[in-house]
Amino acid sequence: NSVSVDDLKKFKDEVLHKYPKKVAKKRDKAILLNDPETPPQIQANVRTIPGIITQRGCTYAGCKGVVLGPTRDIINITHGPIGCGFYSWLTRRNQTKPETETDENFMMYCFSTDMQDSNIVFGGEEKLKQAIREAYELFHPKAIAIFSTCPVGLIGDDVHRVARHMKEEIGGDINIFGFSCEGYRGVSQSAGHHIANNGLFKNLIGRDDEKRGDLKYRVNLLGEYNIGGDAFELERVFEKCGINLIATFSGNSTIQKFENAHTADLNMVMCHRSINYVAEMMETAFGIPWIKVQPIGADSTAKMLRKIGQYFGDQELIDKIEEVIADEMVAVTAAREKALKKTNGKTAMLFVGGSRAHHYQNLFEELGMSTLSAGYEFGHRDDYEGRVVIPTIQIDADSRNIEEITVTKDEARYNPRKTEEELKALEADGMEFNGYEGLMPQMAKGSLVIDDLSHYEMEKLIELYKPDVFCAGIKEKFCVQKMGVPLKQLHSYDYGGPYAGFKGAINFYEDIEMIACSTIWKEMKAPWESETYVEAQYAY
Ligand code: CFN
Ligand code: HCA
Repeated sequence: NSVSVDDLKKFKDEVLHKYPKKVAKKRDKAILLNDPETPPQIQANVRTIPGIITQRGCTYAGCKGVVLGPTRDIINITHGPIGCGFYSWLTRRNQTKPETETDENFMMYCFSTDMQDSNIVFGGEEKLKQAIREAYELFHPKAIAIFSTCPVGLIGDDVHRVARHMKEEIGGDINIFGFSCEGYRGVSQSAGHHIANNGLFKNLIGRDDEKRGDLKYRVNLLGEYNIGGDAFELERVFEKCGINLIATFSGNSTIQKFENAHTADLNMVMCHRSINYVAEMMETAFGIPWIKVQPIGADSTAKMLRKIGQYFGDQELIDKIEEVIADEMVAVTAAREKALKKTNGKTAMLFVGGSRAHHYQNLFEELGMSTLSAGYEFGHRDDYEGRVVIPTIQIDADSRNIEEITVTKDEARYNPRKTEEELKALEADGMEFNGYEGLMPQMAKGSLVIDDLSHYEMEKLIELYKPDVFCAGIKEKFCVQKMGVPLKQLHSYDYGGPYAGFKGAINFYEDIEMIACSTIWKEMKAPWESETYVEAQYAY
């Protein structure tokens, strides 16, 4: 079932020849044959070519929809046209569960200033102030966040000034802050993640020092957004192991959890792309080390738990973790064996976001399926080429200078590949080099890696290699299915999930077996294309 290197070269030539010369030259750098040992240098995180039909979203989507969207008790006001607010209104299927009946939950509301032409001409700040007054009078929230859309930047409304003004006007200890996350600001969602991370750090993290309860093994989970209930499953697994989750950024989160997150002992980073800046800032400001985890796939969930056990080094915890893994793997193994009978040897392609195109390959591997081609929408080079995996670093907390710290040069530390000398130096510092973590080091030699896939390239991939399942988002779903190939949404999970953790793996096995092994896709041809039929004649 594998595609030969020659086949893939053919694909590249065919696609590139269709493009105008200049476009072909640019796209050439984003379409590569993989080599896991020495990953080739890929062009990533650059501007999309206009008109090419990208899968990407915007900076506003990355900030408001992705990072801040899943927090239930902040009133998130979109300053802009109503479409921006509507687009980011729970379409991601991020879930939340208030602990008591009186706990606030604003997630079912779509707050927006509904900007009109007159606001573009005369300015929208007054309308924004009025929206904040109204939201405060109706709900009395602890915090209000303002998100800028493209027109806000173009006309020059100052959301930060409005935030300060309204904080003073309302008084008390209400927290109001703005984000300059205009959609056009970056080349994709990725810039929005960065802006959101800086805002979280500046306005929320570190404000509540109280260590509640006498809890051991205090951890945060970063880059987990509770899509389809993923966070609920991971919360269940941690609780079963006796690991205490202080905060998740930001699945099923609250203001209080963010404010208290710096009391944790360890940060675990799940989606590095969207939250690495917070991990870095918390390490610098509070001395909290972070490790990379990947609880997508049952085996990688077990690996994550063992990493936590190894970090704390407590035999009681290590034993408990082994007991939980053994217990959970009974149902996982049964479900896997059942699905494997049908899925083994099938093929997949994954073109999603900035981490799932990598992480979900674990689940396909567990199903005996190979990934022919994959790529991110907005991953950076380190997400592709791999970062050094350093499992346990202990750092002393000596600085708490939260005001001053923002991460600006994210690629500096994550320089994709290290030289032999650099690796030796790391090891001399007592850090154990465990290989590289990234999409390319995990994928087979000769598989095709494509960044910011265009619609034309997608159609060609499907035509030439007919994968058994194609993974992408809502914009791609129905085009692909009309070509006779099932599409699994790895953003919203269609209507399914959770897919994280142990129970999530079982759900995924079942869902993939159902869609990739269904015979319905053979019925895609209209009857008149293959059958003889009698044509009715109109009687005149
Ligand atoms: S939940 Fe995450 S896992 S945060 Fe990110 S990079 Fe998006 S919204 Mo869509 S599904 Fe996707 Fe990732 Fe991280 Fe989601 S792969 S594109 S911005 N993403
Ligand atoms: C976003 C959110 C998105 C879109 C998914 C899709 C998500 O980028 O604004 O294209 O189907 O996960 O909901 O990535």
